Amino acid sequence: MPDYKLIYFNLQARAELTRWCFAYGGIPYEDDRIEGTWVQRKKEMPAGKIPVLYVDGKPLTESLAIARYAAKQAGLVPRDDLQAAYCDAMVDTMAGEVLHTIYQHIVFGKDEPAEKQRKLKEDLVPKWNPILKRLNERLSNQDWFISDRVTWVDLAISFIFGKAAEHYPKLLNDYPNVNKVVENVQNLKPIKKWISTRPKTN
Ligand SMILES: N[C@@H](CCC(=O)N[C@@H](CS)C(=O)NCC(=O)O)C(=O)O
Repeated sequence: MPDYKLIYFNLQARAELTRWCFAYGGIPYEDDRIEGTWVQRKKEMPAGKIPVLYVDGKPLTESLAIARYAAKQAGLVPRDDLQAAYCDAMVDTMAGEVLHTIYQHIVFGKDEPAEKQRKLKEDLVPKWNPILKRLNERLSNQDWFISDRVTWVDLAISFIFGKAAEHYPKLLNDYPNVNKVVENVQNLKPIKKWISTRPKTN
């Protein structure tokens, strides 16, 4: 097995899906969380950004490419190319239109005036509803996004919409099939263990 070192801040954000994939696959890696020395470390990163996954000392950049690679190593990517592409499409949508906006508006917007923060937060759910509606329909007659087996898209659904629901507790009330996947993934033994033992972050 290659030697893995995942470099990111001491945050979940763009590295957490990779950590879930490694946890699911029981794949050991070094979880290098940068705290306080970013200016120096930035110079060492190929594109000056993180996450970066070092595989046997060679860097791989871009959070979704890294997560997809980790998912493949964990057996979480369908072998069928079209099924794998459906997973990519859903992960891209959720990462770009949900996860990114949570961090952009809720986390990094926390220094904005209270009224602006309230408005930013209020505007997000209507943008997510069409994605949730389609996903809920797709999940109505199957346990997982790709029929009968768990893939990395289910981990992404659980992490991203689970995270969104922390900010909007009623978010999934109208989407029970999505909620079921969020819970089912977080109840998988290795994921449950990771969530209960991972470093506490904001
Ligand atoms: N498209 C890249 C974006 C990476 C990115 O913007 N990373 C941020 C942290 S979430 C970063 O490195 N910020 C520090 C900086 O730009 O100096 C990815 O998804 O990996």
